[in-house]
Amino acid sequence: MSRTVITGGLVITAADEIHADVLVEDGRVIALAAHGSDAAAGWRAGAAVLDATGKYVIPGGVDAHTHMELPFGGTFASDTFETGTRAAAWGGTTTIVDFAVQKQGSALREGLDAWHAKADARCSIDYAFHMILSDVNEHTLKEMDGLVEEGVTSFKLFMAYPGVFYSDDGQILRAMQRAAGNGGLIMMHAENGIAIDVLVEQALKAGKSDPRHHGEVRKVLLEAEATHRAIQLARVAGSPLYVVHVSAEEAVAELAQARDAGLPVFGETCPQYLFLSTDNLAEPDFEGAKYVCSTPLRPREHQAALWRGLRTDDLQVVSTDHCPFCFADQKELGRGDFSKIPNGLPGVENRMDLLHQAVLDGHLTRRRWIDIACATPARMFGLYPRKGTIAPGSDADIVIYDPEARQTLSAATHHMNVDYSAYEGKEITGRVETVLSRGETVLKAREFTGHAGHGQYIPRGTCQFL
Ligand code: DUC
Ligand code: ZN
Ligand code: ZN
Repeated sequence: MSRTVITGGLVITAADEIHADVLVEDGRVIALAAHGSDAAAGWRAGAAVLDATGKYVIPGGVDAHTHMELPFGGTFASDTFETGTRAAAWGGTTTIVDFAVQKQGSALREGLDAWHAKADARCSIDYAFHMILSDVNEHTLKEMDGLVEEGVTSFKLFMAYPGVFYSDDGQILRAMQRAAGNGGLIMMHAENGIAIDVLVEQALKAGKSDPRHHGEVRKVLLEAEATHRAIQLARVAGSPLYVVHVSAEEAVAELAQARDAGLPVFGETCPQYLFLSTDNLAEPDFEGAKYVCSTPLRPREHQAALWRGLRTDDLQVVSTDHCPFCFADQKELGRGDFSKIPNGLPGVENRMDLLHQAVLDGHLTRRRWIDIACATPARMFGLYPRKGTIAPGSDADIVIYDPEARQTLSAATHHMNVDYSAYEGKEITGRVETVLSRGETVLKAREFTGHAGHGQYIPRGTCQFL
């Protein structure tokens, strides 16, 4: 039996802040007891003791939106499951939910098998999958039922990217109807891709080829319109809906209105929309390409609505949409034509720290930090209370977090396999010190002690908000 005791820290969950020692045995949390109590003192014999005095003891992060090795625009996202999950661990994330991709003309099963082949035996933290549907047809609709049964309980559809991932309204409605019957959760990329493609063509014809035009053609109104349409289609189908990477104030308003009406509609945003803006997309010398993702970065005025949405629970989750492409040889594919810049930003390593900074900046409380980054994504995607909290019976996925350490985010020191940081030079307070994944120390006092293959595939339950 392996036994670890984490002593002296402030345990923060979405529900509580308590000064307690934590007993871990055989990969699970066994008990919490007040510092200095007889119970806590009795745990130390034969145990590995991790001193967390002056530190936070928080659940490992659950990043419900990553794209390791995603094929996109003629290239692949530059983090493999090995490099990406190692970087996640460095950043205090202990579970990722990545998107397996169905290729057009192929079965869902084929896509899922391909994702297992990439991920299995390579991850240093636990992982699960959503499924991207790029070809909704009679066969794939039937396959959805089997996937839900085996633990792939959420399906991403795209209203954007015609000819690649795009589904039309009829396909979306059918997938939603299927999900309404089998317990699956539809995740929506809500942007009107048909209209965007017209604007892309017109912009390029007018000689507007720089990265900043990526943001200009992918209009706020086309995110809001698609969000509204997705909500109405979900209502018609009687299905729940989770809108991914919400970036625009007007899209938040659509979600808020739906939630006020009592609909099972949920929203996620990402650190890039909270901390970056179209100012970054406009950086000269093609540097703006580093910030090309979809939905796009918005003018910074939108950020207040996103923070407010996170506080009022109109938005429930912050995930990264981690999808890195190197500046030198991948973003470069779109020099002279912004529509060919691979879409995506790195961030899996930065999310927990950036959100802690948001606590210091007064945007969030400490418990809300843990709620949107750990507990709610775990509940949303059927992983709670195994993941997302520190409670008896939970997996011992635990981070010892130093709330006072200062650090400067930089590609020179990060562990993601990408040649730039979207937050280069940003000074923040707070840093991950030690990380346990199912009781095993994968990061110890900022030394990586994990290994590829420790991470287990986790079949998920259905959404726990329904
Ligand atoms: N958006 C991105 O920025 N990258 C990958 C896919 C997506 O929807
Ligand atoms: Zn998307
Ligand atoms: Zn994504």
